[in-house]
Amino acid sequence: MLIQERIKKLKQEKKALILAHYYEEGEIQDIADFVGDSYQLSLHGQNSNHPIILMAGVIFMAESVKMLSPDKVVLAPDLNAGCSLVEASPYASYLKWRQDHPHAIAVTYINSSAQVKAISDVIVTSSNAQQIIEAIPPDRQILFGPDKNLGQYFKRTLNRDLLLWNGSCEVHVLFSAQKLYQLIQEYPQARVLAHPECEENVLQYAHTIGSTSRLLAEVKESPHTHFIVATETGIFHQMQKVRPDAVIRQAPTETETCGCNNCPYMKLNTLEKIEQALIHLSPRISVSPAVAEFAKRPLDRMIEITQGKSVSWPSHFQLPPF
Ligand code: CIZ
Repeated sequence: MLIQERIKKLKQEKKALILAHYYEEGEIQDIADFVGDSYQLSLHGQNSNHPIILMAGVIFMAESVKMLSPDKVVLAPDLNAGCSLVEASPYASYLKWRQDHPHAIAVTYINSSAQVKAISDVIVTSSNAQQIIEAIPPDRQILFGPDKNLGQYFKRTLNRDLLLWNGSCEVHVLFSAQKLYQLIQEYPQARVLAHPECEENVLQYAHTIGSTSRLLAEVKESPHTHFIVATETGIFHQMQKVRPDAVIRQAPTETETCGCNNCPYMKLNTLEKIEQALIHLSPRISVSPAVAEFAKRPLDRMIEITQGKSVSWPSHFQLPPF
């Protein structure tokens, strides 16, 4: 039996739901019940009736699913699937930053640890950050972390004075603006699509800047047939599925042979590890209940604002008791 069929059988036996992020390998996306960005994946997990969720993505995504669905067993195929933004925002220094600005609202990218979420006021993804920043009263100071490029992008486009944390995504900073410029000269008919985690010198060439789901929608709906895409390569699988006629090129990185636009953490997941995780119902994601209680509040606030509800904001920072 093929591994794909064995996984399908295990999924049914164990009543498990497989969620996969757009940055996973195509073969993993193809065995998933749902493929999406981290916001869509968290909601899908929360709204499902399955007692077991296998999250093929990185650990902060699996933690978000677990915190929003605490009664479900959440499996991660490889516990080493970290994130450079999580590493760039250690709890102790993020907490100091928060304490240095006690009256600011802390807007934290979902690419962060559960502990950092727990000391934040609202979580954002690249698909809903604009809506969430716009929902914050204009007289409130905003801390935005841990991705400085994403923050810089919203600072410029929303004309809002965000204080930025100094972190970045190790994949998105490797695109080369100079080589992108050269590629555009070669293919002037191509539309350039870029993720806002890229640096500004790359974003300046983009016709469309947006989250994975936004860039995918652009490819699907655009009358153009040529695209140059500056984000992680996993998304190409869905882009090519929705537009088999389109030519989709990777934006170039400084070193051409490095495969630098593949996220090494996302790519730790394999079909074999997924099969093993379903057989043994392990590795499981756990978040300490004290941290989860506080981290769920900014996650809930994100969902409420994204769904068009109005929310209240704390007047100042209070250190959670964990
Ligand atoms: O929010 C996500 O899933 C990430 C990491 C990127 C995006 O733009 O969707």
